[in-house]
Amino acid sequence: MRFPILTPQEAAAFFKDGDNVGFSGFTAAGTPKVVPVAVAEMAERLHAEGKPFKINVFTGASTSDLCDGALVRANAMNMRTPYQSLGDLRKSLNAHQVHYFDLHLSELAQKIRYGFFGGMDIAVIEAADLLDDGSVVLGTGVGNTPTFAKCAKKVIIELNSALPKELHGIHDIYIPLDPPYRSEIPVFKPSDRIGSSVVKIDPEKIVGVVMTDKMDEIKPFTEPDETTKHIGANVCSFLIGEMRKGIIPPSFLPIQSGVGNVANAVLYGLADAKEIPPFEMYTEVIQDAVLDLMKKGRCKFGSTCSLTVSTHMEEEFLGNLDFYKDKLCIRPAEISNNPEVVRRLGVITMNTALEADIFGNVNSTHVTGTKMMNGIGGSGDFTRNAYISIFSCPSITKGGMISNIVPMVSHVDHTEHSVDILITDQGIADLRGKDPVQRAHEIIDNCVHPEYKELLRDYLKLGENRVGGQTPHSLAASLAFHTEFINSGDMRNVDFSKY
Ligand code: 0RQ
Repeated sequence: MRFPILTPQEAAAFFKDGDNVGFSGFTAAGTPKVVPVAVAEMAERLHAEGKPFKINVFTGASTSDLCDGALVRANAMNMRTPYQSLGDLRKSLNAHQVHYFDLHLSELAQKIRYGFFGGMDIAVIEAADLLDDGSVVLGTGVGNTPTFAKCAKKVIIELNSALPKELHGIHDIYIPLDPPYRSEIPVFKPSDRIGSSVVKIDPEKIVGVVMTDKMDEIKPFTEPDETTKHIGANVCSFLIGEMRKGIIPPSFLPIQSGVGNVANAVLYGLADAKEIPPFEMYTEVIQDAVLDLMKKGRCKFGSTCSLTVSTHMEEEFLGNLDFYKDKLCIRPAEISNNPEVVRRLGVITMNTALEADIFGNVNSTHVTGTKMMNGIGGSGDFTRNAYISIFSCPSITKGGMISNIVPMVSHVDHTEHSVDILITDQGIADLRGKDPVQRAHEIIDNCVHPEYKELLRDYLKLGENRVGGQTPHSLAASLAFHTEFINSGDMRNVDFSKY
């Protein structure tokens, strides 16, 4: 190999206080595993000597404890974008120790190329293979790696021997030209390949290679419970109904599915919904459930940005590459999540809400309007451009002390204009073509837990009787559910007669 082999500590020495650093991968998949830990250790040493050291961390999406976790615990992170999902980082960003810029995932690569955040100093890229001409075969998550590699002044490769070189051919690497030269992104079906199978890096920029053999070590998802199984069954019955009406064509349309336990349970529901024909996915994350669906012949093809699967599924995938390779294409986030392509393909999008309000606005990110949970991720890229956009969530959380349907969301990620269908364990609300009051009745009748139906009807009456207007909110009472939860710990104690 023409590139110097470095220890993780030698690689860390390239990092300087204030650097903009891009890490490869998307979720834990494809995220570097040893260099960020060495950078965190170096930061702790420098801090002990009274020297400042913090970097700005750019990724594809969430990473892993070996990246976000190590860096945040070492107090080595200044700014973080575009998405995270780790407890320690969540604590730090909510305490403003880390400046978190929560961004639609499809937008980060172009914003880096446009120079919105200054230059990119270093890119750290996990690779399954590296050729002397600087061509890199990536791991199981692409994220924003091609743009990091293009823009960074220096590149460090983590060459991972746990990743077979045979991953070559599964990726489709494409960077669109920037305005005013951009033309259409020529993906006309999920399986269209439009770019290169490798990331081509200027070999002069590769300052060294760090060897590793660590797996992604993603924990398995929680097994679906009664609530998430009901949500999954409701999503399937909605999709079947749309097919019967001819709204979804008999050949079906590509599906996008978000992250988390609810999304995973919905996908398991699709395995049993035999009236839905084998389908394709145009999505950003492929979880365990999808590989199961592929084995059962239910999912024909998946275009994704990463394969975020638990360790036993990763082993099964890497051991059966011949089976999976022609059924998967792993793309950069700006293509997997591209609004133009999502709109063109007619993607049916399925994402999860923390809470939704009776008028159809969705909060996916902020608990009680203030505390960041994870981030908007790709949910906005897909929802706004969907053929049909679906949001699902349980009707109640924390033993019923929280209603996931509230009078007014305490933070808005997806407005009423972008949300077509709301689904809970209770049922399905079809919001298409309905005015705000009609939507409120549809949601209360079909999606709200019985313990909260009367309370929400009282809220709607309050607004209609006292205030009126197209969207009859009583502003004084609109956040009463949230303030009651903060005060007494149980939203059921709200009394709208006080307003
Ligand atoms: O808390 O962890 O203490 O048990 O929130 O909730 O029901 O397990 O749901 O794992 O599916 O995550 C929206 C966070 C849902 C996720 C969100 C509490 C609840 C539990 C988790 P515990 P569940 P999930 C593409 C798409 C935004 C990004 C996105 C998410 C915990 O789906 O981050 O969609 N989405 N990306 O008890 C207070 C409420 C609550 C609540 C739930 N109303 N108030 N707490 N919880 N509702 C993927 C990418 O972009 C990579």
